[in-house]
Amino acid sequence: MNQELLQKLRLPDLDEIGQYLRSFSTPALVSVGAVAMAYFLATRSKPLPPACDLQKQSVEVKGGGLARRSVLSDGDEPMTHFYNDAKTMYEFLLRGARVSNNGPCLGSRKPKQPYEWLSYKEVIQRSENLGSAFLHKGHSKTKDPYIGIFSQNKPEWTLTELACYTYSLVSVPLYDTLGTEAISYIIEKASLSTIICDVEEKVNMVLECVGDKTHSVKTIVLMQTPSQDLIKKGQDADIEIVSLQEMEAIGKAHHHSPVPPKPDDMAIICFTSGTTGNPKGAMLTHCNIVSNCSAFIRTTQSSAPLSPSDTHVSYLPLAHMFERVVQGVMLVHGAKIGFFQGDIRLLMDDLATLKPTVFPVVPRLLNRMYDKIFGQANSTLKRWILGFAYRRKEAELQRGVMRRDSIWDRLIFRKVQASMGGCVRLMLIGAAPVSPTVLTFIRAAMGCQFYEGYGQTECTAGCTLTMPGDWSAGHVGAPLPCNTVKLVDVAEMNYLAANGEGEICVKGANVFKGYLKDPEKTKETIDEEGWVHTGDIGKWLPNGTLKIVDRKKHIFKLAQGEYIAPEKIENIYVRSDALAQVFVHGDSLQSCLVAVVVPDPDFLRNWTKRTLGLEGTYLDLCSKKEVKAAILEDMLRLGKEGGLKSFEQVKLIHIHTELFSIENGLLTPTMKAKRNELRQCFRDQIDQLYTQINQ
Ligand SMILES: *[C@@H]1O[C@H](CO)[C@@H](O)[C@H](O)[C@H]1NC(C)=O
Ligand SMILES: *[C@@H]1O[C@H](CO)[C@@H](O)[C@H](O)[C@H]1NC(C)=O
Ligand SMILES: *[C@@H]1O[C@H](CO)[C@@H](O)[C@H](O)[C@H]1NC(C)=O
Ligand SMILES: CC(=O)N[C@H]1CO[C@H](CO)[C@@H](O)[C@@H]1O
Repeated sequence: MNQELLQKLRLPDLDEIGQYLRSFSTPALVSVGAVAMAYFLATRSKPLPPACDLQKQSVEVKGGGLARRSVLSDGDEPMTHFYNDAKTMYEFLLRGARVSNNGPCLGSRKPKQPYEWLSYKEVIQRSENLGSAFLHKGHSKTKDPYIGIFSQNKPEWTLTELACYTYSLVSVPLYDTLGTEAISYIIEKASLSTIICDVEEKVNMVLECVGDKTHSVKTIVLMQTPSQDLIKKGQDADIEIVSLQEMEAIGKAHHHSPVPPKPDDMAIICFTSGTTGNPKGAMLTHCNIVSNCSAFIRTTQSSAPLSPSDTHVSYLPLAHMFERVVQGVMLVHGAKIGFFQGDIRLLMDDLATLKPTVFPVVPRLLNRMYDKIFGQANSTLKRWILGFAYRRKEAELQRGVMRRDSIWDRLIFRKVQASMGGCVRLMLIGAAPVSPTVLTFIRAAMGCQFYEGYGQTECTAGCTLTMPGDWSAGHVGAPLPCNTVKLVDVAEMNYLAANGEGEICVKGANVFKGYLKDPEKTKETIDEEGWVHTGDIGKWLPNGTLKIVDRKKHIFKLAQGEYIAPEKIENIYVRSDALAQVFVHGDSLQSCLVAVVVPDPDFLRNWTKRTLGLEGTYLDLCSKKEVKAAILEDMLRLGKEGGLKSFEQVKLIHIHTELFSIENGLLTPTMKAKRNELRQCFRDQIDQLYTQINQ
């Protein structure tokens, strides 16, 4: 998240409160305390009735081994939909138009202007026009159904998607962090003939991707008016470049009545990049997305029912399923979707103008909010006030009370809430795990319902979710009503299903149909019985919630969501002449990596002499600061040469002087690093490194 954005996060004025309190004498303070207490008692809220018994949030499926399901599902069959008139994403749109009575649907704004809205009817109309143009260009449900979308979040993005849904076509999102190689691969794999782009740079990128090769692309639709230059460049590559406006006009002139999809028809091919190899295109049906949205609706129905008066701020990338699912939930309720201006630095201004009620976030943003609030409390008194206010609200959370009208909100937290527009009543977090401390603090500060989900694209973004009323952190909630979850033995890591631990496997209505034209990778992920193997290790807690405890293949995500394969990185660093062994560590609560390294007992002395002109014994040299700095520098150099991305490079290292061995329990009999043991063994050193980094 961007520096400027952070500066703009307006936070509580602790200075003011501190001065206010200091201006009182002790007896006066006591009476202020008494007033506060009276106020607190007068406004004390009762908890909402929870959606279920919170000590029993999931139950075992009958005859399903040890698989568990939500207590909110009606039986052992996973739920597929919530509203009978909304079983496909197309029906979601129609229902939204009906329940909102043709209310505002998609909104955007120009700099410093108010939001302008397209109504549901206008959205339906324009989707039909654009979709008719796709049919006119030769697309159909059975022939060439794929439409590429390469754009930032914008109303036109959602319009294009809805145009696809209206005629049973399939959208294929592209996003630039994939890189040109991956984009070329996707265009070829899905034989994309039509791609919608928001700006000329993206058109240029597509042209670069297809190059001089024979390619499938015939039409690029630009959301602006293309320049003559660009049109010419397109012609040279045998590609027609037209504006979205022209496309809609073509469709209007050749109007075609809708071809509504069936629940089992394909809706989206969502390409995800792994750490190695080509991206994989997860095939998701209407039923997949509808079931995920519906499970969310079912879970939050009693505590946070949505209505046409709700507003969602769309800024998380639409190319990921998380944002798509949130939009789906908004559409089916006839709510408003307001898009940010496209510049994350202006998000705070967009929030202030839009005043959203629904605000999805990612861990990075929360971490920054947390740091910023605590960074302001830089005196003992301020820290005490903040800590005191937080503990009062935390105690309420534990009783299941979630509110923003307590005295602590008025005194301390109201400015935090105001900086998000002041109307947020529902927050959602997914994508990567968040630290329990941060989550609880932000829950207290925002005083709104804040749900944490866990999942991945292969099960349409989510498979577990916080149960309303359980505002405790440190777990990812119970299985969604649309799927069951089971844990499977990972004997080599000592996780056994019989102990309630193992690899998390998911089966249900939201589970995908496989990867596009990739039966091999599909077989690796989804087994014969239809279980998706997530690669994450989970543990059942006594109250039926799931906790993520580890990762099966040593691959993990950093806090910002980047995948890390530590072995790959270690293999590069260990090429340093100074080093014998390297253990790279990171986890999803941190945004960078650290390493424990063992210098080579045979080569270190020659190396320091050669590079630093330093002599001494092995132990002497290992204890020197300049040696450590030189080793880190050498590692970073090798990393750069080895093509590591900046987030794959370590920030700090710890020097250890005893080789990892089979004897000391840090290597397997086949001389592989025992990562769990290493992590345990160096817990303290690793914590110290992170403390140093995060200071
Ligand atoms: C504490 O923070 C305020 C701004 O919130 C700043 O003006 C002040 O200099 C800081 N004091 C210290 C000791 O860092
Ligand atoms: C569920 O269990 C976890 C772990 O024991 C605990 O942290 C959490 O508070 C529990 N939830 C409720 C509502 O009791
Ligand atoms: C270290 O350097 C000395 C002299 O340059 C050389 O004789 C010796 O073999 C080197 N040691 C190793 C382990 O390479
Ligand atoms: C039904 C549900 O909410 N499940 C997942 C679907 O997607 C949301 C938002 O993307 C996730 O947070 C949920 O866990």
